[in-house]
Amino acid sequence: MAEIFYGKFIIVSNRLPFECEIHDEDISIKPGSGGLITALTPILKKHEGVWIGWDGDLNGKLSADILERETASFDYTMKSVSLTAQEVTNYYDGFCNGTLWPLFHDYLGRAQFHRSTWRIYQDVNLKFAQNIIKYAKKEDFIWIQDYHLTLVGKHLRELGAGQKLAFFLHIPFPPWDIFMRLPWRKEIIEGLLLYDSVGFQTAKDCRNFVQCIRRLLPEAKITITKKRIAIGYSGRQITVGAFPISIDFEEFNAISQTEEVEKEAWFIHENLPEKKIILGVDRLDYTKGIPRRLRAFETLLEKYPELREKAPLVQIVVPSRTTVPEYQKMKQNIEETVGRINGRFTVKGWVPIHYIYRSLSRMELVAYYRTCEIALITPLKDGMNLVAKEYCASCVAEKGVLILSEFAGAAFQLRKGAILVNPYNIEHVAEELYRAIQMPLPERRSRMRSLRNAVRRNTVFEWMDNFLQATGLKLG
Ligand code: ADQ
Repeated sequence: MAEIFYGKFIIVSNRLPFECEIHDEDISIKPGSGGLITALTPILKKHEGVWIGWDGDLNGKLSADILERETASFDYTMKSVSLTAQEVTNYYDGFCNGTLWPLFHDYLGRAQFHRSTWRIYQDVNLKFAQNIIKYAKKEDFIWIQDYHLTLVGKHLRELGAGQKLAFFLHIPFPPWDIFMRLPWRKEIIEGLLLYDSVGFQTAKDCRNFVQCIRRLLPEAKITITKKRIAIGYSGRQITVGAFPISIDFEEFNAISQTEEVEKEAWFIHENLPEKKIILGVDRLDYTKGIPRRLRAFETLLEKYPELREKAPLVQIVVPSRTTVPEYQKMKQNIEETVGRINGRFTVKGWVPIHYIYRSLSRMELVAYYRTCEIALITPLKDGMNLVAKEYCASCVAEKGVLILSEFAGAAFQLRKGAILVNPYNIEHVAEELYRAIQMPLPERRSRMRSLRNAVRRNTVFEWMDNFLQATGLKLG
């Protein structure tokens, strides 16, 4: 039986949901972007909540008072965890993004294993737990987000937290033969088993997690039912399940129908008057498959010269991890490829790739979603991919075609309406692009209707309710 829950939501993630720029005495704060922020913001807006995370300030200028003043318009409370530059280097750049991120996305060759970064990862997880304890009351629900904070639950238990503790992993959980390479594999698995519930994006991630438990902790008692997995370990019961994250469908659907978006969408198409615009939208990351996507577009223009001057690609990239040299190189590589393809196919009055490297407002982004005939979303591996769902929710005219990678978590839910592709097969992606461009309107309509229904039925609010229920809680 689910217990009725009257407390506050306490959401904890590595970063607070804003970007902060500090120049001398000037502090400016603007909303951040990224999948975790898109998904969790509507939940905290709807329910009284507190968001705890690192504020991104390395100079100690963002005091609690300034944070409160600057985020007064955010509709929920924020509490910051301060990190030192050394912690950021070792915990965030080092263990989170140098070890766990590549390993969990199957990039074994990129994963680094350093004892020093692991040690600081544990220290920072303890620091988060100490901060949470300061703000959490016993009736609150503490929900830890993502791979940066796997051990926070363990530290909270050690500090005596009696609340329900839950954990959700936004990225994939890797197959056991990849995960087992991690020198601290047992510590991470045992840490996760100290939560009351652990959620993954897909059933495959759950299966991978269970296989790791079987190999590392043979004494764990695993009971698998159709909907959930119960794990008995060390005298505790843990619920594990697949909870595909989503978006606030109605918000995107409504914004897309505003006059402001309609005008902006018209303006975009007017400036690109060709018949079919292909759209790519990603956070800058090697997992998103941007260089291969550009090559698929190049192959399309090579094979089908009649599409030149008719089907441009708009590639929007939101900056990410900008201080990491590898990400700077990746940006350079993308920009060189864009330059090379544009150099090859540009003719008077027509540029094949329109490249935008900056964060856009929600309104601007939705205008692109609304007006572009094809979304080309081809990550090499992705926990879910919310851009795919946002595109469908914003496609109010039901004319758009979604081309989606088989390796995005969203592929399972969206498989009926989307064209699924293997992003490693560049020729095949080019062929499917051609098919999408030629697709007759009735087929586009029926596919997009099915996609929109799939997203409308499973919004981020259903995601939250299902997760709470699995944790044994119900909203009061
Ligand atoms: P991300 O890797 O950030 O998320 P994704 O789910 O696609 O990936 O979300 C990206 C978000 O950034 C979207 O909400 C999109 O609107 C926004 N965005 C992209 N480009 C933008 C731009 N130029 N300006 C403004 N906003 C932009 C991680 C995992 C995913 C998982 C999510 C949620 O890697 O697999 O789906 O968390 O769990």
